[in-house]
Formats: sequence, structure tokens, C-alpha cells
Amino acid sequence: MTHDDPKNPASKPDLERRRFLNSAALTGLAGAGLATGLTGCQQEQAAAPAPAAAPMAAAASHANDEVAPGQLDTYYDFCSGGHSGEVRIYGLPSGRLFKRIPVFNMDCLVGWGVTNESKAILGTKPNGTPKYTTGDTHHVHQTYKDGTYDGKYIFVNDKIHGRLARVRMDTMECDKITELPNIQGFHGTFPDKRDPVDASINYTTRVFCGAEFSIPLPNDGRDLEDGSKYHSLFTCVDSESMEVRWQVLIDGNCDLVASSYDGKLTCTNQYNTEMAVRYQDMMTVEMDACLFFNVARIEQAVKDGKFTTIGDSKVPVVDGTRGANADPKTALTCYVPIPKNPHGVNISPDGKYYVCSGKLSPTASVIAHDLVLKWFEGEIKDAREVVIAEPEIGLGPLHTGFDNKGNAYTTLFLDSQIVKWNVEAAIKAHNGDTAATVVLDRIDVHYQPGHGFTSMGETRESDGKYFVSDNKFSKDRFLPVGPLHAETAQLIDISGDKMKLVADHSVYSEPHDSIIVRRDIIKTRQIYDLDEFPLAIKDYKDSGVYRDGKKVTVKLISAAPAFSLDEFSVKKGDEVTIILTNFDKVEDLTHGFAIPKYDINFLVNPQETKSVTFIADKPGVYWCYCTNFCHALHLEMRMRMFVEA
Ligand code: K7E
Ligand code: CUA
Ligand code: CA
Repeated sequence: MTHDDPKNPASKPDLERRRFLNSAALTGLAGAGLATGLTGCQQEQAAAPAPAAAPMAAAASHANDEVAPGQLDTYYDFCSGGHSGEVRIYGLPSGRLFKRIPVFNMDCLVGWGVTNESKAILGTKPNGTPKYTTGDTHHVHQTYKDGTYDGKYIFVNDKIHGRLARVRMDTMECDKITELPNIQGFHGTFPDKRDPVDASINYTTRVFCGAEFSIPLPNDGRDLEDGSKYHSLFTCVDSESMEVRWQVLIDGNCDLVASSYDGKLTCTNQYNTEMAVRYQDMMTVEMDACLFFNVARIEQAVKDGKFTTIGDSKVPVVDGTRGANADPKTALTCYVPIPKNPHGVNISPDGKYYVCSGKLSPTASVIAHDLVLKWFEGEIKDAREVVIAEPEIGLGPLHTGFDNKGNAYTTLFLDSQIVKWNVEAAIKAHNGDTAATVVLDRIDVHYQPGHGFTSMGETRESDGKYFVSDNKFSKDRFLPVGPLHAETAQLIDISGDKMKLVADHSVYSEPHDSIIVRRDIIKTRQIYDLDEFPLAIKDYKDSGVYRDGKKVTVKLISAAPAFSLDEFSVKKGDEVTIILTNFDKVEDLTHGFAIPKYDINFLVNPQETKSVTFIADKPGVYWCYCTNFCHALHLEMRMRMFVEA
């Protein structure tokens, strides 16, 4: 409807550019589907000459977005690292990378997966090595208080092995990982952000987790080929204990997850309501769904014992399938029909609307929160009636961010654009108001955006300053670095009527999603406290070698520029545990500890204690040295380990 409004140039997609970017994808959309289109698109990109760079005027930065040397950024950007398995922290608007937090990966900078403490978080195999050393992080979200961030934790998913990790905001380190039972392809996650209705109720945050891939339940080899026996589960984890509270058996699959501001609902978009096991069969129906969960009813059902368990798991599983939830008045779930293979669901900062994008449909569906609640009361017969607008906004709509003026910003994967549109205008147009201008602006991004998000946009304090477009292809935007390109995160100023491209930030593969958090919300600690580590060595007189049969413990202290021992001896075959406490109290004075040929390498930050355990199986002299430049005598900061034959 708004697509071809002749009075509004923003409503008109640039067909020439679309053809250039992605003609095969258009055919794909009309015919066989997106997957065919994507293949064509990638081949075409590889063969096509590099397109002209964006006009310099558009790319020129303006003073407000510059962060001069010595100045600090206004925002933190917490970003998932995709199949690197990590989480990253950037500053915005500068785009400077501050930290890479190892989570599901191994990381030799800090010794994640090397130290006993990190292995305890990662989980180990019987031989003591980490259970998994890979991960795929897609979605990062922070805990809430009163509808805005509380600066306590962020949560991140691992799509590969179905794990949820928690990262403390005070130290910005992962402190817990939970493996979700009976699921595969854990993709979307969102903590509940309900306002405390009654301050005396001490609730802990729920973290909702959507499983994208259906599997046999239990997946123990009894059913393999027959896809009709596969199911997905939607999981709730407790943010404090990190234990799984409950799961919901559903029809179809989960993808992204969003949770309401009042704590009543959480939802996931579904692209495979077909419950197909082959991609071409996942595009057969015109309407898939956005699936809503009634949190209170689910928890009541669990309390009432109306659940089953699956396999070895003790987690209560309630029935959220369509057949079991036909009566809205008792239903745990509500399946809202959404056109075709939707991707992405986001809630507006006023808490009123969910926007679920069509992906294979050029539409964004606006769902009214209060109408979903009414459906659960039995006041609405047809679940489709909760969709109160469905504007056509462009090709391949995926994710939506919001400003503080009622506008939505949706990434258009196929059009390589961000489209700015007004939610209330879309509702008016849906109700027949032909004068309503829905699409307000479009801006080209480079190229093929996935997630897009606004500053503080997932909170009630959405401030309408910036939008970041995390693009899946960078092509010609940076110096070539071989076949694996950097990705682009493009910073767009959304404070005015027109979106303005402010900067291209290069991002190491493969960013998916971020949240942009005002810096005053985050309070970090800059040094640890000796007392928080049970193994800490608190006095030089305790430093030394302690033997118990074949088990040897070496207690060490680091204080620039020396370790507390010059050498220590163990015997071939000993199981050696080294405990290292960093006595330095000066901020930023971190030491490292590496042992050649024993594959040991880790850091100790000021007042921190870490430990490693290994078998001394190679006789000889080994120089243990400090890896992290700490002092003028950093190179001299080394000691010998003697392994006696
Ligand atoms: Cu990349 Cu959020 Cu995993 Cu969409 S998801 S693009
Ligand atoms: Cu201690 Cu370098
Ligand atoms: Ca589908």
C-alpha cells in the first residue's frame, strides 16, 4: 500500500539498485524461495565488479560522533561474536574494540579453557579437558529493572551446543554456563523485563530460550528419519541459579525471542510451522507464526504438576502444542499467523507492540500486546486479529530497532537498506487512512544487513540517537584482507528526520546482534579482592611446593617484576597444580604465566588467583615466564620448573 506512494519517494524502493544487488534473490522470492535466491546472490556478488562506494558526503562524519584521543565513548556496545563463540565490547560512537570476552571458545590470551576455574565453568570431560571448545553466540541481552538495564548480567546463547552463558557486568567475565536439555539450535534468547509489581516480591529474572531445530524427544537413536516425530522446546532458565526452570513443548520451531515489559508474555517467531526437515519444505505455507507464551499460566501448570519429563532430564515440560491449547481461556500458548518465514521479533519501548518481520514477505507485522492478552481471555476468536498493521516495507525484512518517537527501523537484507517507518501511521493505514505516511526514509547500507539495533532501543529509555546495522557482507568497504572479509557495522545517526550514515566500523567475523547501553549504567570493578578466591595465597611464607603422594601443589605469588619462587622441582609423572595469586594492587597491572611445551598460558589480574593442573610427563628444565608486559623488567620475570627424570 505505501510501497508505491508517488508523493513519498521514501516509499519507493530503488529498483535499479535492487536489481544490481540481488536480481536472483528477487526471482527466488517470487518462486522457489529465499535459499535459491541467496545462492544466486552470493555468486553474483563474487562475480560482480565492486560497486561504487557511497558518496563521500554521506559518509563524512560530523563532530558529535567523533571521539577524540583521550575522550570516552557515550555507549557500550555488547556484541555477539557468532561462531567465534565469544562476546565483544565496543565503544560507541567510536567503534573502538575494548574487549573480547571468551565464553564458549578457548582463549589463550586470558587462559579460558586452560585454567581450572574456567574449565569448571565450561564443564569437562572425564579426562579434564573442556567438554566443548566451540560455540556460536548470536544474541546478547542484559538484565532489567523497571524496564531498563540494571547493569548486572548479560546473557548469551550458544547455538551449536544449546547452552546459555551468563557474563557478569562488574568484571565482564563469564561466570556460568548451562546446557539446555533435549534441544538443538538454541537461537533466540531474552530475559524477562517485568516491572516489579510489588517491591516486596523478590523475584529472579527468567531467561527465555528458543530452540530452532526440532529433534526426536528423547534424541537417543530410537527415531531418526521420521521428521513428524521431531519437536522443539522453549526453555526458561533462572538468572541467579542458572538452573532450567521449565520447558514448553511446541509445534513448529523457535527463532528469535522477545519478552514483554509487564512480564506477562514472551514470544518467538516461527519460520518452520511446516515442521519440515528439508529447506525447500520449510517454505510451503504462506503463513507461519509468532508464538506467544502465557508465563503465569505455564508456571501455574508446573506448580499443579501438569507436566512430563523427557529422557534423563528432570525439567518439567508442559504441553504448548496447538492441539492441547485450543481453548484460549486455558491456553498456555497462542499461535499468531504471520506471513512467510518470518525472522526477528522486537518489542517497542512503550511496551505496546511487537514487530515481526516477514523475511520472505516484504511486510512487517505489528502485533498489539493488549490484544494478545485479550485473546488469552477468550475475548478474541481469531488469533490473526491481534495483528493490527502489516505495512509493506521492502525486501527481506529481518530485525527492527525503535527510537523514542514511535518510529521503527527495520533491516532489509535483500534490499541492503534500513527502512524507517512509523508504527502508529502503519496502524492508521491498516485501518484505511490513505493519508497516513508509513515509510519515512530509506538508507543504503553496505551490504545485506542482518541485525539492526538502536541506542538503548530494547528498553523504555530508548533515546533515538544511533542505529547500528550489522551487515553480513562488506565486499568493497575495507582494504582487502584475503578471502575472509571483515564485516561492517555501520553507525547511523537517527536523531533527525533523515538517517545519516556516520561511520563504517570493521568487525571481526561474525557479529550477529548487539545491545547499545548508556555508559552510566555500567559499573565495573577494576581490581579483584583476594578474599573472593578460596585458593588465594595471602602471605609469602605460604608460597612453596606441597607434595601429597604423586600430587604436587605449587603456590606462587606474582608481584612485578618477580614471582615468589626462583625455581621449583617436581618428578616425572607427578600431577602438578600451580596456584598463582597476583599480589599487585595497581590497576591494569596484569601478569601472565606460561610454561613451554606444557601448553600452559593464562593471566592473573590484580589481586586475582588462578590455577592450572597438568601431568609433568617431560623431564627437563622449563622456563615459566610472564607473558603480559608488566614492568621494565618484564622479560626478567621468569622462573625455572625442574622436572626430574
Ligand atoms: Cu543472525 Cu539474530 Cu542468529 Cu537474524 S540471527 S540476521
Ligand atoms: Cu609480569 Cu610481565
Ligand atoms: Ca515456513
